[in-house]
Amino acid sequence: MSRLRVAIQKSGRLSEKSLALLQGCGLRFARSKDKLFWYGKDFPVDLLLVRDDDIPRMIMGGVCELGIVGENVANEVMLDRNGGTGLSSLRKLDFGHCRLSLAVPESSGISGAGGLDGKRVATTYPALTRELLSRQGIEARIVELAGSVEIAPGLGTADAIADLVSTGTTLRANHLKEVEVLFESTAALYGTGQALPEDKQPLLDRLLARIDGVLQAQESKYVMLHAPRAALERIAEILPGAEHPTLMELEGTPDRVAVHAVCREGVFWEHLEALKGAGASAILVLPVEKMLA
Ligand code: PRT
Ligand code: ZN
Repeated sequence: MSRLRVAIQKSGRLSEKSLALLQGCGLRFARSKDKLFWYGKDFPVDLLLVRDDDIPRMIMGGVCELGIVGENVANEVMLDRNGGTGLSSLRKLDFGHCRLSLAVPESSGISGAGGLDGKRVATTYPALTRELLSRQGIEARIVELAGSVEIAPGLGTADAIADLVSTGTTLRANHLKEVEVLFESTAALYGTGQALPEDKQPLLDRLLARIDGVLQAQESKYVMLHAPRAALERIAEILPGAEHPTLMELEGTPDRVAVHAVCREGVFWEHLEALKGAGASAILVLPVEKMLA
């Protein structure tokens, strides 16, 4: 029977959430001792646990059909490979958020990409940085480093850096200031972008439907409340991302009804307060575990 292979990061920032997403799709794995290959037990999808940088090339080279990796890494490889046929983003995922930013020494007068023409920019993302700068008409001298980019300006080997930032702590610790965001990145699910062989495509479609279900469920909440009939229109407006709420009669109180709705956007305290203000009572917000449209 045919099987699919999915590559995820072995250990690092994306590992846990990548695995959790697949487990949320009902996938269970027999973990092998060397931990590089996990056999899918009740769904024919196996895992490859590798360095994140290897994932795009593994998909392009046909080692696996799918992989979860940062858009920063995937885009770097695609640009490096002149468009990188055989790699295409299938789903954006809500983790691994970071930004590729330009930073300069606190004392530098450079205030953005505009000041970088002819200047040295150190980065581990040379193709992506060059492309993003040249889109703004800036031709900088790219200094490619394998890591520890943040120390380059202090060592005098670069005037600026283009590096990943999430909290900004690393920049501050190295007396650097962020002057421009070049690229916003999240983790994403990548595939080849081409139809798979006949025996594998239905499997991929099934897995994608489950992934969509998990992604939608993560964002969704099930809201139940009681409301005066007269306020139903107003209440439907307040419920974030709700389609067609279900209405139920409340025994003995003809002017009040129970409303049940799936909200596909975050439900915050502000929404509950607004619902109460519109006359709702007995408001309950429940998590949604699985969804299949
Ligand atoms: O071993 P392997 O090659 O698999 O792992 P890795 O060390 O290359 O990757 P890892 O686990 O550090 O990052 C994997 C992916 O997580 C990246 O490719 C990004 O898509 C995403 N990501 C999200 C980040 C960050 N946030 C992040 N903050 N990757 C790196 N960083 C770095 C940042 O550059 C800085 O040096 O973390 C440091 C701390 O950031 P601050 O701003 O919070 O100080
Ligand atoms: Zn890496």
